[in-house]
Amino acid sequence: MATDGILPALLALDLEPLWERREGGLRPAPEPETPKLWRWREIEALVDDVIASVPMDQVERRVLTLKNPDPRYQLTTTIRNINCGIQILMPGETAPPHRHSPNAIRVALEGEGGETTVNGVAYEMRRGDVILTPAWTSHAHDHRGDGRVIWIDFLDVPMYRNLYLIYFEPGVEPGVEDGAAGGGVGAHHAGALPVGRFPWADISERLKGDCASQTYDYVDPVIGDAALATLDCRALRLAANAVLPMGRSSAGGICLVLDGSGESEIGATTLAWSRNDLFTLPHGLDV
Ligand code: GTQ
Repeated sequence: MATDGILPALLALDLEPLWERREGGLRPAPEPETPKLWRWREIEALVDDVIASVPMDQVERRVLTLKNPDPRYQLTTTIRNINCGIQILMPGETAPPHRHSPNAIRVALEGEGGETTVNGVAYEMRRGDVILTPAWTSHAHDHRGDGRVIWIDFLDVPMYRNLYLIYFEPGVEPGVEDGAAGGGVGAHHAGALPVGRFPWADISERLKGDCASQTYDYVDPVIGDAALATLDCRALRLAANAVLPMGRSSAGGICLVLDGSGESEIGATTLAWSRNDLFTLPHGLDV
């Protein structure tokens, strides 16, 4: 091109001609990603070995992160803007208090006696319960019961990473006061949350009713909108033999199967799932 001659002078001034850009540019549509399934049956076979080999006095959180093998993810990512992890505690163990700018949702999976304390308020974790840890709230986990306790963490870590807004502070409970460093997206809670726990006993009751499939959107009753602005959460009960078109979304999603078994058609892929399995819903695909 005629501008080749001036290129070195432009680059020397840290200017890049847009017409020379080599790194992809604009595309007409999302580049499809392959949906990915993590089978609980395969994971569970390793859980006791993980417990035995990872003492809680050596790690802050005993978490297995679901790492999407798509080579386009250079840092550990489950799907686009969300990371998902399997967290495990044994009786008497504690995951110490800390806070970070990303938001988290926990869904309890196994065991009784697990507890998440958010800004000084303890929430019990029974199977299916959803516990919120909004941005920059101090949180710790402990286990006062018997046997292992397992829950699933969902965090908007990749989104905050992409916004260059990841902050972290260890050891801030009790008596938490707000801090400017957490500056991120959405509301900040210095004290008790309006709602920190959605008991599955209540939500599953709402999903019952007639024989049609039902959904429940986790909503903050104070603001009347998504409980976490950047991390939407929805429960879906599929009626027996139902086929439910979900459409296509510009947001990536992760599904946790609490009960039953079935199949999902996601773009050109069909995934067969059952209890406790986790799978991704890549953005831009028909589901
Ligand atoms: O429980 O605080 O899966 O800070 C990843 C980062 C869980 C937590 C994760 C975390 C936590």
